[in-house]
Amino acid sequence: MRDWGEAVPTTEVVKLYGAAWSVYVRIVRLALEEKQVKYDLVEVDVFAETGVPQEHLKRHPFGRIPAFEHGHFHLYETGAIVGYIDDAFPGCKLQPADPRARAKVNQIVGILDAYAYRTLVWDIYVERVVSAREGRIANEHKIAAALPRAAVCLSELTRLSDDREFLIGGDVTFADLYAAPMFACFMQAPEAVSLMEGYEKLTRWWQRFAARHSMSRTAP
Ligand SMILES: N[C@@H](CCC(=O)N[C@@H](CS)C(=O)NCC(=O)O)C(=O)O
Repeated sequence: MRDWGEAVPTTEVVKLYGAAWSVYVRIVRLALEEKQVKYDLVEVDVFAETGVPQEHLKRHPFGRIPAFEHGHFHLYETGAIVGYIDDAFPGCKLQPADPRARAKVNQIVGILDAYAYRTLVWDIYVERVVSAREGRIANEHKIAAALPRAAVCLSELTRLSDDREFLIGGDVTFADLYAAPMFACFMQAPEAVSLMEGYEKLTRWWQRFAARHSMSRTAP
């Protein structure tokens, strides 16, 4: 058992349990890639017909992905994992030191977590793009109901971001790491075209961020 305050042994093996298609797994992978931390992605199928694998429920009692291991240190919940990665490993800092910039990053993460994920990913992307891929009929009612919520998400992200290189400031932050995997899904839906109209700042951010090495290395 480590004493708190002892340096974290960064050489221990990092394992990420999840699936490449998962938005939340990709957030953690982006953090690892941006910090240049080596890791193994261990595939877990939480939608298996037989249910969430028992060994995964030991790692994550709520049956979600990702779960994370660094040596004998275990975590789940994406916010806790990316915070640990940022604090424990050397390299670029993924959270601004300035209190107001940091608060805005946290606000954007909160919006993405609480409102945008369900709306942009499940209600629009999964319903429109994944359902067609799987030969299901889209639930038009669900999509229509999501559009005004999506508009609020996009307008708030635009208002809060500051048109520099990244969503907040001149360096990659958690705000970008959370937003990018959600945008990677949402932008595939035809609905994104009209919803993004007038949000040039956000469109420019997406074009820049989508071209990053970390994004191509984590593409599902
Ligand atoms: N609060 C969790 C959310 C993780 C989450 O929802 N992951 C999705 C995949 S992107 C999942 O495990 N879905 C399985 C399910 O809903 O049963 C976190 O921050 O890690």
